[in-house]
Order: sequence, then C-alpha cells, then structure tokens
Amino acid sequence: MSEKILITGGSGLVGTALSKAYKSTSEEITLVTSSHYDLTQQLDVNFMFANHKPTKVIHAAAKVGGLGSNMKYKGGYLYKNLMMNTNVIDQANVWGVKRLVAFLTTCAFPAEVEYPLDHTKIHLGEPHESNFGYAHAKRMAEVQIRAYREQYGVKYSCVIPTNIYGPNDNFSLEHGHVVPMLIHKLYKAQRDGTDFNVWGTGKPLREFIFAQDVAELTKWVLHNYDGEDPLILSTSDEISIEHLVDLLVKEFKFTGKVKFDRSKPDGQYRKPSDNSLIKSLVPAFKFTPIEEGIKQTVEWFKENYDKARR
Ligand code: NAP
Ligand code: GFB
Repeated sequence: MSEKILITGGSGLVGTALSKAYKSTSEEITLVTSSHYDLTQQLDVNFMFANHKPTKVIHAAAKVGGLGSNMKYKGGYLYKNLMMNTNVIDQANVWGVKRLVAFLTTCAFPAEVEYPLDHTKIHLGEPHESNFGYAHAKRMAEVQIRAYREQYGVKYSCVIPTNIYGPNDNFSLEHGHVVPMLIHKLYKAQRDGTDFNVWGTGKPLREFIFAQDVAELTKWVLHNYDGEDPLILSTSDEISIEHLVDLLVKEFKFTGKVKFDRSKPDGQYRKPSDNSLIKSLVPAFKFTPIEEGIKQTVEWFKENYDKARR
C-alpha cells in the first residue's frame, strides 16, 4: 500500500525544503500550513487527521524565531508550541499513524552541561534563559513521544537540528534567526549605503545546517529509523558570528562599515552538538558547506525580495 505522508509546517523553511526533497518520489505528500489548520486547536487537528488519514507524519510546524523574538515572547513560544506538539502527537496516535517525526532544537538543551550535547543530556538542567519558553515546549515533545512509545507502542521519533538556514527562511528583522536577519540587514545596508549593524560581540559560536540537508535527513529518518533515541542533525562545525559576518560581507562584496552593537544580546555562547548517531546511520551523507549554503540563500533572497517573509 502506498504511504500517505502529511507534512505540517509546509510553508516554512524546513517544510519547503521537504517539499523539494519529495519532488522526485511517487509518495502521496500533503503539505499543510496555518491557513489550512490551526494546530494549537485540538478540533482543527482532529479534522486534519480525519480529512487526510496519513500513514506517516513529519511534524515541522512550530512558532519559530531567533534570539530577539524568543526573549520577548517567551509565553507565546511556550504555549503555542506546547499546544501544537501535544495536539499533533496525540491525534496521530488516535488516528493510527504508523510513523511520525517531530522536531526539537539544540537550543532546548541545558545552558550549563558537559559538551558536546548529545540526546542523553536534553533534560539535565535549565535551558538558556533567553529562550526557556520555546525550549521547554520542545522538550515536552520528546517526553510525550517517549511516553506514547511506552504506552501505545507507536514508533514515533524526534530529530534535533542545530541552527537551520536556507532559501525561504523568515528574514524578519524582529523574528528572524541570525543568518536570515543579517542577510536582510546587509541587503539594505548595501542598497542604502548605510552601516551593517550586527548584534553583540560576534564571539558566540553556532553550528549552521542547510535546510535542504535537514529535509533530506528527516526524510531518511521517517522511512528508515524507528529508534527511540532522538537524532541530532548537525554538521558539528562551529563558526563564530564574526566568521559568519565575514562570509556574508564577502558574498555581498560589501565595502561599507560593519558595526558590532554590544548593547544587543549575545544569547547562549555556544551549543556544540554530537552528530555521531546520524553519521553512523547515514555515513555517506555529505553536508552542504556553509559557503555554498550562504551563496544559495543570498541569491534566493535577492531574487525573491518582494515575496520573502521579512
Ligand atoms: P518556519 O519557517 O517558521 O515555519 C513554521 C511553519 O509552521 C510554517 O509553515 C507555519 O505556517 C507553521 N505554523 C506556525 N504556527 C502554526 C499553527 N498555529 N498552526 C499550523 N501551522 C503553524 O519554521 P522552520 O524554521 O521551518 O522550523 C521547522 C521546524 O524545525 C520547527 O519545529 C522548528 O522548531 C524546528 N527547528 C528550526 C530551527 C531553525 O533554525 N529554523 C532550528 C532547530 C529546529 P504559516 O506559514 O501558515 O504560519
Ligand atoms: O539564530 P539566533 O537569533 O538565535 O542567533 P540563537 C543569535 C546569535 O546571533 C547571537 C547573534 O549570538 C546574536 O548576538 N546576532 C548577531 C544576531 N546579529 C544578529 C541579528 O541581527 N539577529 C539575530 N537574531 N542574531 C536560537 C533560538 O538561538 O536557536 C531559537 O532562539 C532556535 O529558538 C535557534 O532554537 C536554533 O542561535 O541564539
């Protein structure tokens, strides 16, 4: 019997990359967004499963944002993500969904824990103060899946990506993550001949993974992995925000002034992750180099400036 795959968050950074990842397959794929169903509402989620009756689900939908947005709206990040995850994972079980993959994030890990981060450390301490609302909501998805695997025998799994970037990201100057926000700011600085303002000291370290890589790996997980250990999706290559800025300035051939605004937060200093599990499962996978990923993302933004989320 052919699979019916439902992908929540279908209009997002990961959702659109998943749509591309499934282009060449004969699988029956349905992408949904908040315009179809509000996943914070149990009745909507019930209708969604009744209407589509999927056999497999990739639950990518979430209220997602960068450091500034997370610091400002912790209650909203907690509530909306708790409700979405609780509803989708519960209703998937009610409707007999065989396989489901849900998304955590490396920023859900404890702020103070022995590095590198691995799946055994998710609950060993408080998350970073800057985004504890979102982080706790994400952690509860892991708890719910563990509880449902034990009680109902479902083979649901979690993936834990590091900072994701790529085409069709959210380039909003209030809610964006660092890569899309800096791309948007640099685009305007070059267009208007103004300074390029970067938050913080530039010293924090981040691991960036290209959205298409996340999509290909998540698709592999859905069809090949029913283990209980959450899988970190990471290149395990840390770069400083300063280095990221240099890559972007080079890509834009920007000759204006770069200013680091220390009145803005640095957030968590680093969150180095252990990707040995996914590498052992998919040893031949090649991550997109950051230079190539940045090039594709900047080109996409310039070509789609009018329609991009900004
Ligand atoms: P995104 O670009 O912001 O997309 C979010 C998606 O969720 C959109 O399709 C959005 O639909 C949908 N959504 C939001 N609220 C909804 C609601 N109430 N009901 C139904 N759908 C709703 O996010 P992303 O970057 O693709 O993230 C995908 C997953 O990866 C998330 O679970 C996120 O936590 C996780 N993740 C992201 C990162 C990262 O750096 N981006 C890192 C680690 C993990 P609309 O467009 O209609 O609002
Ligand atoms: O992606 P980001 O906003 O969030 O990156 P996190 C924040 C880092 O980039 C901080 C620096 O060190 C900032 O000082 N930065 C420099 C900037 N300029 C800018 C700028 O213009 N905009 C932004 N946003 N940052 C996120 C979580 O943490 O990690 C999310 O908040 C998500 O929930 C994501 O889980 C994976 O990496 O600090």
